[in-house]
Amino acid sequence: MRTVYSEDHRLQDGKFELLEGQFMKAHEMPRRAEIVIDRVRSTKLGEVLGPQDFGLDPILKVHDRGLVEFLRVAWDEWAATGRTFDALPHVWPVPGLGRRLSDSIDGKLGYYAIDAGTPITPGTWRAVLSSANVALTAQKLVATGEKSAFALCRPPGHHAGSDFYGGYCFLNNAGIAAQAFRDQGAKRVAILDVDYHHGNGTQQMFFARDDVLTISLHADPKQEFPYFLGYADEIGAGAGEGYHMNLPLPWGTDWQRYTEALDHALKRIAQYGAEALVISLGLDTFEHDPISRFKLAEADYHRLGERIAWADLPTLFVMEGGYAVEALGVNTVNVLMGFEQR
Ligand code: SP5
Ligand code: ZN
Repeated sequence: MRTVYSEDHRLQDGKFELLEGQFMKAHEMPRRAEIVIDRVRSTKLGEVLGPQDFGLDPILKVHDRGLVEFLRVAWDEWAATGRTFDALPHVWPVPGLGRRLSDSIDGKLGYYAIDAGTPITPGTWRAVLSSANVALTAQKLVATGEKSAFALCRPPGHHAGSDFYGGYCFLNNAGIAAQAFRDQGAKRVAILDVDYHHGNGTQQMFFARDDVLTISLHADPKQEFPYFLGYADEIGAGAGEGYHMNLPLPWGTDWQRYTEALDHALKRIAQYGAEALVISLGLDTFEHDPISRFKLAEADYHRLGERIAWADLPTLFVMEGGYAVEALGVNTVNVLMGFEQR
């Protein structure tokens, strides 16, 4: 399968994230994408191509203009206050205390961000825009007849919703791509999110819609980020009722347990009659991931790819999380090779 990749991802290089009461070295780092593209090349997975520029229109189909405009100018507004370190929020609206959009950059950061782990840097917007274009370029390959494609997106996207960003994500690359399939004529699209963390942005974006089925397998939000969404009783709203599925799993989940949930998800996708499948491909379910607690092993990723192929659908893989950086190339490409039965 072909991979779409851009070196622009390097422009997102946050120094710190707030974790466990400390500023820690950011887990979401440029080396992640470098090690994956190196593995794509050394295994000869397939041709690697750069992104085309699709402009803002396909992004604005699923994201609010306010968020997009904020992300575009946030660094400049931050820097204009004389600050030179990465931009992070330190105060948030909570229900009952209002959610007015302040003129202050600190108010705006808290308004749009869901956490203090997602630094905005001088190059963030260019990296983010490029990441969305990577997803859209790979989507186009699949929409025009390729069986599958790999969008090596960085930064990732599944924690970004229509009007919020966070969890290392700014724009929802998988959601943007799913919408593009719809706009190019697919009647029904499914998004299967296998990142360790719940895809809260993706859930929010499509929660009231029946034309994009969204399913997330993830660590139980009772135990894990993003904590406030991702429970099994969230099944969609209005016309979207019955078109969202959360499969929360406990710490310690291994392949055997994981695969039961995965098979359940794949059955639902088959029954739905999707014309295209988007995989939010996170590899932070790995047993040695530094911030996660599932127990999938290297060889399990090959099996994961094989099972995804059983759906027998045009499939777009979109890179999400995975922080055991030195193993990330092998694990990611194992999924893609498994999909291709190689
Ligand atoms: C795309 C993606 O995978 N984003 C994940 C963002 C997670 N950020 C918060 C992680 C909290 C981890 N807490 C446990 C730390 C164990 N040392
Ligand atoms: Zn994750």
